[in-house]
Amino acid sequence: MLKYTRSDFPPGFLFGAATSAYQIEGHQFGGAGRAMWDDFAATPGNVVRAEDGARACDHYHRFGDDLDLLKEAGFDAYRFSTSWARVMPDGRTVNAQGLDFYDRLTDAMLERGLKPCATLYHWELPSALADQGGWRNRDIAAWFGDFTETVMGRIGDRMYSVAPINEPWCVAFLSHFLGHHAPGLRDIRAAARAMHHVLLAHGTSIQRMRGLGMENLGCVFNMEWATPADDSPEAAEAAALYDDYYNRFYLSGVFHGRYPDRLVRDLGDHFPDGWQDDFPTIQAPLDWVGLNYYTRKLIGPDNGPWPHHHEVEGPLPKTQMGWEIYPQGLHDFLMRTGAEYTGDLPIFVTENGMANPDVIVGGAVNDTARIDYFNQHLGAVRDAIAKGANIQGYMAWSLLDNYEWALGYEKRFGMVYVDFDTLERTPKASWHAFKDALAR
Ligand code: IFM
Repeated sequence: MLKYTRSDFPPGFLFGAATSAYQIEGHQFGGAGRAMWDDFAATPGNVVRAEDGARACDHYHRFGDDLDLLKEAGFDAYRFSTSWARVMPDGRTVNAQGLDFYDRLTDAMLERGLKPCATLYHWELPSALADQGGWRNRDIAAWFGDFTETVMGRIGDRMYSVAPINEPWCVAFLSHFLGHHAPGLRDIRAAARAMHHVLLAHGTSIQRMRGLGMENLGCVFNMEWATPADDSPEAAEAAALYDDYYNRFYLSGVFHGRYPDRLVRDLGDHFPDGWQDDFPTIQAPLDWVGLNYYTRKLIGPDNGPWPHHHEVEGPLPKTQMGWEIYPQGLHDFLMRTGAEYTGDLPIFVTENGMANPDVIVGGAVNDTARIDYFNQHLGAVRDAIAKGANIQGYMAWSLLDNYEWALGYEKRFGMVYVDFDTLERTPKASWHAFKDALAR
């Protein structure tokens, strides 16, 4: 059972579940074009067992049943994403089947009384655009603007909310500096350019949607709390640097119109020419901010080369990802975001959840660890609301077990178990717990 029910949250508080296109749809269906994740996965050593999103959960054909699961559990909203490579296989030319799919998906949500909360880009860049430099190329802002208009020209009239890009830190730093996600680069200049271009594309997309007359537009940033590994001033400085790279760069760009000083110091030479002039676009006004939160990192100083910090293993209980369970971080981000960046703008928790080595026993999946995780994090949301934070919704990650990127299908984040051989869905105890809590 969940400890909290719907009535423990303010009236109108939105409960939803989130997924993303490449992770569940089945990229081989419906005329989608090659995406950079197909290429990344096909390169040995990048993804566990070289798995890709070709079939995934086959949500492309089973979306009706999946939406039924959301509705039956009593969720109000569905946070989904639209695949660029499905809608525009070469990044520029429209695939009618792709647009038709999102049209059907939208109507199916509305028929079930679910609010469609779209994210335009959750990482499946068409390979044809990656060939042209992808996020390193400034033109991506205009390409993404065109994609935005194409998708929202078709389904924008029925969206409850839209965010352009899921987790800019992952798009830029994880993928171009750490090399853990597609395109797998480890290149400081590529990273700096991607960091700036992802925000420029975000702002361009917002402007294009305003041009279509759309409202309720926001952003979705992932946040990871940085705790100094010890009491030294060096550890405090290392954690602050990590915080700048991971969290503050994106919030500061969008809401303050500047980048943190430490990052300008480290990356300034690599930002594209004229980057200072892009803030009017990057700062296109928003209606809400979405935070994705999972864990914290313990950060210690490092005398080695830049970026002068390293991660230390923490003592707290961990999820299947090896991530510490630290709900205080969610509370602190919710408070800090309003206080330092967004004022009274509505905040949504747009992702929160855990991977767990779930198994079916006697036809059921007893994921009590996940229920406990949700309890702790919903408690953190409640505490922040009680202290005055303007939090208007919470979306669990994820509805279904799915493709966890470089970790393939091994890590299970779903409230619904997916057998990846038969594709059969089995609601877990956490799904039943939400069903019970949302009815009361
Ligand atoms: O599965 C991912 C998702 O695509 C983006 N946010 C974090 C999730 C868990 O790692």
